Amino acid sequence: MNPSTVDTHCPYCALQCGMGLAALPAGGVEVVERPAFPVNRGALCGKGRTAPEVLARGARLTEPLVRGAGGALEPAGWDEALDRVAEGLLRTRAAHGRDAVGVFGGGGLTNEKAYALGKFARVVLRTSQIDYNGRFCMSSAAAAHQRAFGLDRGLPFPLEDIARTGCVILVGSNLAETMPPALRYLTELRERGGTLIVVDPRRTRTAEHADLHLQPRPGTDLALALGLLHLAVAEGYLDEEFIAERTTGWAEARPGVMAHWPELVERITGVPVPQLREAVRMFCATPEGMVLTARGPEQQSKGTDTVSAWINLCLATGRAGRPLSGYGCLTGQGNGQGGREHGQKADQLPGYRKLDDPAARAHVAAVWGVDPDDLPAPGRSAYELLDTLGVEVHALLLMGSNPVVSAPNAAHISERIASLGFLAVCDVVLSETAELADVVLPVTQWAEETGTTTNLEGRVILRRKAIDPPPEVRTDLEVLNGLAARLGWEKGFPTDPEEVFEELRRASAGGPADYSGITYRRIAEEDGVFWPCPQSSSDAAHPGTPRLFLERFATPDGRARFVPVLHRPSAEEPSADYPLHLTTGRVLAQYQSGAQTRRVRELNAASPGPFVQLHPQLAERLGITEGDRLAVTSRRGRAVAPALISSAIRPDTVFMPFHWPGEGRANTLTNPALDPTSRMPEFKVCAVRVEAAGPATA
Ligand SMILES: Nc1nc2c(c(=O)[nH]1)N[C@H]1C(S)=C(S)[C@@H](COP(=O)(O)OP(=O)(O)OC[C@H]3O[C@@H](n4cnc5c(=O)[nH]c(N)nc54)[C@H](O)[C@@H]3O)O[C@H]1N2
Ligand SMILES: Nc1nc2c(c(=O)[nH]1)N[C@H]1C(S)=C(S)[C@@H](COP(=O)(O)OP(=O)(O)OC[C@H]3O[C@@H](n4cnc5c(=O)[nH]c(N)nc54)[C@H](O)[C@@H]3O)O[C@H]1N2
Ligand code: SF4
Ligand SMILES: [Mo]
Repeated sequence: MNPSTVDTHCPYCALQCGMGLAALPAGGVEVVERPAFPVNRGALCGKGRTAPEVLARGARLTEPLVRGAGGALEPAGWDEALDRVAEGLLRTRAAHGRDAVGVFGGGGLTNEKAYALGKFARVVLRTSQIDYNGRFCMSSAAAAHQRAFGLDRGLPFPLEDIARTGCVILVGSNLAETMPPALRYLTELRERGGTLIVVDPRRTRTAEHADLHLQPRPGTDLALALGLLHLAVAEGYLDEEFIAERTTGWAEARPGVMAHWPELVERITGVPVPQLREAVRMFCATPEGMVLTARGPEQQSKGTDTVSAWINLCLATGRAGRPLSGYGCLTGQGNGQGGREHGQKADQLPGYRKLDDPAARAHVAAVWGVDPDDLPAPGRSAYELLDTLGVEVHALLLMGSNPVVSAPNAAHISERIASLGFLAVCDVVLSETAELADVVLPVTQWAEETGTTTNLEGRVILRRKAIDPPPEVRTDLEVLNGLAARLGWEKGFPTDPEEVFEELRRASAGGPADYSGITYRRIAEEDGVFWPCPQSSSDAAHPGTPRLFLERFATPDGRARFVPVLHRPSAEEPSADYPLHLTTGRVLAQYQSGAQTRRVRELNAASPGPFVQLHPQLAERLGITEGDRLAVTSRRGRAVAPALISSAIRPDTVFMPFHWPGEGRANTLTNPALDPTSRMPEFKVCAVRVEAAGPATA
């Protein structure tokens, strides 16, 4: 191996695949395999392999931009740009108060950045108005985890356990496209004799690997999970001993389960009763089993209850808190797990502490050197924050998200963003949201800086710097340092990631997500360390916790809690004017709002633009042929994209990926109805009408 190869990790999804970066003689880096890293064992998807393309000068921002008198973004020096941001934030605060200044973060930010951003909001700006795009991602699963287990770590076991269980029910995850190297764990499972059930309204590349594919109507997973548990009860699969010893609340949850008899569930979900029975038989045929959910069932206005229903199925059948069994959520963004633990969420302090808990406030305030009473209260959730821009929140600092493309009801949200008195965006590229900013701050990228992320397993890993950034860009930590100084914060804001991590360790110590026993050195030596990992008082270091809940759950009495839930309709059901379901999601070659991957040649060639996937029967009824431009209309707006006709989707549903801005933007259509507990918007189901749009006018 090239001695100058640096072991690091992919910038994109929550798998955080290990990769090597080798310096090229002509400058730049090339991705090489890192077979020793256990999660992906050398395998990478096309996004990871091509990630260095975004490091090139042509693809990225290399100088700060400020909006000039003529209204255009113009190059500026760093001092001028930071002065402008500080002035914009101070002016807003003076005119409208502290809570008129908002902060919006991202689940792709490293732990150090997420921690520093949350601290910056609370101690420098002293605003309550901070939230982040993770709210759009896994917040429903996080809330359901908390309710049932008293702790939220996406997977309570390492991925390798998936290959060794008996049966996996994979609900609304298309991991063959969204986490390709993880597909191996499912194929290994089947090679060992285990079975895979996939629940998805589309026959995806993932569903093609299933022993059984259930294809429900979008938005009906809650009824489906209740129906499966009903059948498990009826067919004698309850684990009475586990329920008695390890859980509470079954008596309260049971009536709701029994009210969802198979024929009713078939009517709601469209899944035939024999398939429901087959699924229960497969799941209960082996003593070990897992349910894994992703965005399909979670991005619903009842996502939290839906995940609770799947957890109840695991608890009632004794498939939780035991080896090779349990419920897990496949978290999405690069630091989707760590990003939700260290304080960029509206209600939260580092270490997964609660902002409204006096003991948590006291602990973190002591680490920060402030009075606990000076810490703000919990603020608005992501959509609610974006919805109040220009109304109550007049200035926004945005770091690591592109809501013009990715927020629900995006035309409305774009208007809200445009109505701000002041917008500053830190990004690596000129995203569609950065285009609206008063000041754009160009920051360094993954390969150019060191930091930790926490992957979907709860494994804290180290992304190492492999290459120097262009001299004109700064790190997000340097940006916060520069702003803190200008805003009168005298205690300093560290810019060295390891120094920030050392502070984060202290802030998280004793909290649910305890990182105090983790150091950069240990991560490097051990292929990552699983939290919780408290600092050991003895000589022997705490080993970290790859597997949670084997002895007890993280609730006060150590028992998992059943949560009683009932099915309810989606916020918007099909009607005469809007007769079809729209659901949205991802394709293999593009990532999220596409801000990064749309700048990579190979990925764009593979997935050049949006489309509307629809069933041949529907296409015929509408008189549509492959490639025709389709207009999709919801109560919020109209989007246009070419037809992709495929029998892999239900005839009553159309699917659009959300990676593009412009007329094909899926989020022009989506419904911002929020889950009452998690405040997750209903990205996965709304009602639409589809018709031929006619040829594009030039
Ligand atoms: N290529 C690629 N990979 C990614 C990303 C990316 O943008 N591109 N993003 C990363 C991030 S942040 C995330 S969150 C993950 C997301 O990973 P996934 O959750 O796998 O991705 P999605 O495509 O959003 O949704 C998964 C599936 O849910 C199905 N679905 C839609 N509606 C419903 C429903 O009502 N019920 C059920 N059961 N299923 C439904 C869709 O048909 C889709 O196949 O991917 C990560 N990896
Ligand atoms: N219709 C529909 N909409 C969805 C979804 C869906 O399934 N359907 N999924 C939702 C989900 S799960 C998610 S996670 C969101 C994601 O949507 P976004 O929040 O828009 O996510 P990204 O496109 O990853 O945006 C990250 C931005 O930060 C920049 N960036 C990357 N790294 C850094 C960094 O280190 N520092 C800084 N300052 N900037 C950086 C990138 O260039 C990019 O512009 O979309 C949500 N929107
Ligand atoms: S699966 Fe995710 S982490 Fe792995 S290479 Fe692809 S985008 Fe990167
Ligand atoms: Mo996500």
